[in-house]
Amino acid sequence: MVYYATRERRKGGDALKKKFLIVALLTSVIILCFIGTAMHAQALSGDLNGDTSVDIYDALELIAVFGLEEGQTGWNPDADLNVDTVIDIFDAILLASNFGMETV
Ligand SMILES: [Ca+2]
Ligand SMILES: [Ca+2]
Repeated sequence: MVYYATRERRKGGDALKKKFLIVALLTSVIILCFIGTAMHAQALSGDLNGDTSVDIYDALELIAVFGLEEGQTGWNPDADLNVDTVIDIFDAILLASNFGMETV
């Protein structure tokens, strides 16, 4: 009888562990969804004018400051997409890689 009661208690404990694991898993999924949404809501790299899309107007802004280095007149830190203190072809490539994309 004692053995049976212990076994039943263990079964209950196992069921509780399973429920705990399921709740922990679901909580993790929900947290990851929130993190993913937050990351997606971040500014889109290449959206220099902040209108939530990367398009020709952003490319024109980058062209306007192309070749400038940090500290020079006209420097636009937003156009330095790879943050290497110069606005060059690598920033243009980053903008081009997101060209046509929009944030939701
Ligand atoms: Ca834009
Ligand atoms: Ca750069």
